[in-house]
Parts: sequence; structure tokens; C-alpha cells
Amino acid sequence: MTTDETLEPAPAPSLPEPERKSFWKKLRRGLRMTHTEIFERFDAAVSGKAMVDDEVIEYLEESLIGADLGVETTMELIERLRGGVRPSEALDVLKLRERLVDEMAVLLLDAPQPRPQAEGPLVTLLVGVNGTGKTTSAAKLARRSLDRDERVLLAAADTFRAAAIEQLVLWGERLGVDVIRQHAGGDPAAVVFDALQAGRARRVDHLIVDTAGRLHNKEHLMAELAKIRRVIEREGEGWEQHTVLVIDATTGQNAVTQAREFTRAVDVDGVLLAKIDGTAKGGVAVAIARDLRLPILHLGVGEQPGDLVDFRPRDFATALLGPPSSSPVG
Ligand SMILES: Nc1nc2c(ncn2[C@@H]2O[C@H](COP(=O)(O)OP(=O)(O)O)[C@@H](O)[C@H]2O)c(=O)[nH]1
Ligand SMILES: [Mg+2]
Repeated sequence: MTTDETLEPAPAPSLPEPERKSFWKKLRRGLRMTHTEIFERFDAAVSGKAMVDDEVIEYLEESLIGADLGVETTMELIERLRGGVRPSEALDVLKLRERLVDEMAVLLLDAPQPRPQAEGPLVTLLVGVNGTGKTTSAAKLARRSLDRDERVLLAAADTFRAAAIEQLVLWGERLGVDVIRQHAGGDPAAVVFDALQAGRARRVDHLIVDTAGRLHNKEHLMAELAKIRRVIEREGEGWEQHTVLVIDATTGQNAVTQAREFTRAVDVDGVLLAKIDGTAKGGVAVAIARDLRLPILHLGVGEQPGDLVDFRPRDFATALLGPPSSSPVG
């Protein structure tokens, strides 16, 4: 390996067109509010200015903190940016933004990356607080697997309310995916047991398990999730297990706190950040990746099953901070 190779992070594998186009469109849509939040203020602040001076940098700093990037990450970003700006350099806002994208990409690539998926069937356990978007995300992951010609099965292991089961069944009907369920109030671990049996018999590639998320009763929740995981370990020989924490981006810094609390109770492999389209504080993705050292796996960018994109650091940075003309890279 040459020195150059060790310095340059490996680019994310490129997506085939037109998948690429649709990915980019969704990502842009998902980050629109945050992007506007950052640059409306910034552009107004720098209009009429000829130089990149301290004031310009301060405006940028405020804008980034306002988008919930987190104080530490913002400071680090600004420091790196300052390092690249010569004193009294003529202001070229576009150039400044291109640099910002580069520095942000470096920071994000330095955060934990998702582990590569093993061959063979996968069971994804969706965990998280009520209302964060677990059930909707289960439908999105199902749709995504269907698009890849995988055999999919859903499991309604949020047995706490009948309405929760119905919601998943409805998605299953719309997507043409079977939903393994029991009566409301049933044992979630028993649903998972059934789902694993059915999944094996039907040679399913991806079993997606929707769970309940009563964080106000942490002991109970932990016990329930632990029981589900024991069942998967015992009955799911040959299945790769993946636990995904679903976080609601619209709760801003609270989302970070929530993720921290949750990961103290439950081991998670990564985060699905839902509802990033509904907030101007989408910078929280960066805070989660960097401060909590948790890989961000996917972003939820709307309420429909197709509204899910993978988190790709370089693309995220470009969509968030790049000049309007910038296009996807990898
Ligand atoms: N705008 C937007 N809404 C979402 C997204 N994901 C989920 N929702 C909405 O958030 C609400 C709660 O979602 P649900 O899946 O029921 O959450 P759960 O309680 O964790 O299962 C629903 O109204 C969903 O339509 C997203 O990515 N974007
Ligand atoms: Mg639900």
C-alpha cells in the first residue's frame, strides 16, 4: 500500500444510475430544511463582503451550531477550515463551501463505519423509543430488500398495542410481504420464535422485527429485548443478527441524549435516523456519529416506504454543505 492510499479514505462504492439519481434526489430533499437553515443565514451574513474574515467564520460557526452539528464538531470543522484559509484571502463563498464539504467528509469518515454485511440471511431488530419511526422504518427496509429481489418477512413484535400490530400488517399488505403476528399482549419473543421458523421454512433472506419502545419502563424493555435476542441466538443459527436503533431527528440534541441512554441499555450495531426531512437540525447525524461513536446506517427522508437512503459520509457532506451546483461524487 502506498502512502497516498493510507491517507485517502476509500470512497464508498458507486451506485449504478439511475439508482444514483434517485438517491441524490431523496438525500437532497431530506436535508433541505437543514441546508436552508445553515445557508440562508450565512449567505445573508456574508453578502457584500469581499474577504473571508473572522466575522464570516463566526457566522458560519453560528449557523452550524444552529443546525445541531454539536459544538465540538463545529469547532473542529472551523479549526480545519481556518487552517486552509490564508489571511485576507479573497472571499469565494463557493470555494469556502467546497472546503467545508471536504473537511466534513473527513470528520465523518473518521467516525465508526457500518460493518459489512455477511452472506446469508439477516434478522434486523428495530429498537427505539415510541414514535421515533420504527414501524415505518420496518416497511422501508422491507421495500429496500424487495427492490434487491430478496425474500422478506416482517415480525410484529410490538405486541403492546393492537394498533401497532395493525399498522405493520397494513404495510405488509401494501408491500406484499407477510407479517408474522400474534394477538395483542402476546409474548414478543414468541412472535420472533415463530418468525424465525417461518423464515427458515420459506428461505427468507431478510427478517425484519418491529419491537415496542417503552423507555419509561427501562427494566422491562431491556428484559424484553434480551429475551428476543436470546431466542434469535438459540433459534436463529445461520442468521446474522443486526440491531438497529431508530432515532427521531426532529428531537435535535434530545435525540443524542436518547441514543446515549438507549445504548447504555441495549447493544446496537448502528442508527437509522428517521424524519431528517422534518427538521432544520439534521446536523444531529454528525453529532451521533462523532460524539456517540455509533455508525449511522440510514436516513429516513419521508413517510413512504421508498423514503430511505443509506448514510454515505461524502454524499451527506455534499448535500448538507455543498454549493447548490454540487453533484454526487462517488
Ligand atoms: N417525515 C417523516 N415522517 C416519518 C419518518 N419515519 C416515520 N415517520 C412518521 O413518524 C410517525 C411515527 O412513526 P412509527 O413508525 O409509527 O413510529 P414507532 O412508534 O417507532 O413505530 C408516523 O406518523 C410516521 O409516518 C420519516 O423519515 N420522515
Ligand atoms: Mg411502532
